[in-house]
Amino acid sequence: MLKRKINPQDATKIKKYFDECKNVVVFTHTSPDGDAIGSSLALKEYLQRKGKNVSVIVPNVFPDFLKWMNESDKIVLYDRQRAFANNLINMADLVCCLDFNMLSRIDELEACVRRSAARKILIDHHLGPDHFADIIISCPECSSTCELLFRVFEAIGGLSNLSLHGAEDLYAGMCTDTGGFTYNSNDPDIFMIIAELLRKGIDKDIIYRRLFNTYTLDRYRLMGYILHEKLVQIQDLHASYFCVSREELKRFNFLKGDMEGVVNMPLAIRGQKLSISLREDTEKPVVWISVRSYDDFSARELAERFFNGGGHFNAAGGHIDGTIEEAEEVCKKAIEAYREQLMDK
Ligand SMILES: [Mn+2]
Repeated sequence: MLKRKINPQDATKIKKYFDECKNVVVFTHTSPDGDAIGSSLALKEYLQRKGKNVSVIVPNVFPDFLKWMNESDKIVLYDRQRAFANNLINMADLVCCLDFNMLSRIDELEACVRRSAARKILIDHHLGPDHFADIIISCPECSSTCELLFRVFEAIGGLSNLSLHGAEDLYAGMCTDTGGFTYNSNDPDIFMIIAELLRKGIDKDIIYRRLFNTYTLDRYRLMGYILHEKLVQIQDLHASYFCVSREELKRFNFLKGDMEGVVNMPLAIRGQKLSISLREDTEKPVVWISVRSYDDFSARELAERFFNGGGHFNAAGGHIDGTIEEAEEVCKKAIEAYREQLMDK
């Protein structure tokens, strides 16, 4: 029913690894997002139902809005529980790496993976995977690792072993990596998979609310302040930017994650093509920059040229070493450099 993305030899090998393992560790990337945590917990749940010992180990803390997920409280944070985690890694006979393409994405855990004699599986949807694993399931055309993991379960004949909790985890990852199915989600297969997850009993409306309607009042007021006081719109270029200083962030009791997604908001202005966010670091002399664009305007190219960054075509980021005022000057130049391309639209 779904288009085939996993070749039968890989599926056979994964099934064998899943059948033969006893102690499994699942790793995902630094600053884990919904797709990282969702895919990791879904795989944990799946293998536990097959009687395996499974631990999810992540490099550092993950956001609160993912803490409703079953067994999220059992996730091991490597930066806080190093000895405990090392012991689990030493015992493992199977290592599964989810939602990252290069070992540098898991920081200090890289050395653990390299050292481990266990069998290794990589399942991911980013371009250009490192070849450190025995089995590499890399599918950049998949919207999320959760989507890809569903395909793996299907390919190994394992869907009957997918529980309600597992289905919730997968849905959460698919939903967060596509902005609630508003981008990167035109493949009809995605909706076939969702239909299957609904049949498992998930409540997608409640999951959406748990993932997206979780702002603190401070964060909501910060967003309002930025839109009202800080947004600079360059009318004839369908472009905008805003700068937020350290002092302003402190005024709104800024917490990590509070600026997440704010850069997307100006794209809701009719005809808008480009939005840039500049946020001063609360400690270091660095300004963090996010760039979002629509259609054929490349956010990535702009981020590469002006902000020492990179990313996806329409969603990119970077940084400037310096003050927020200096970064603003670079930003103005960057927008002007694309005047012709922006004006045409
Ligand atoms: Mn992902």
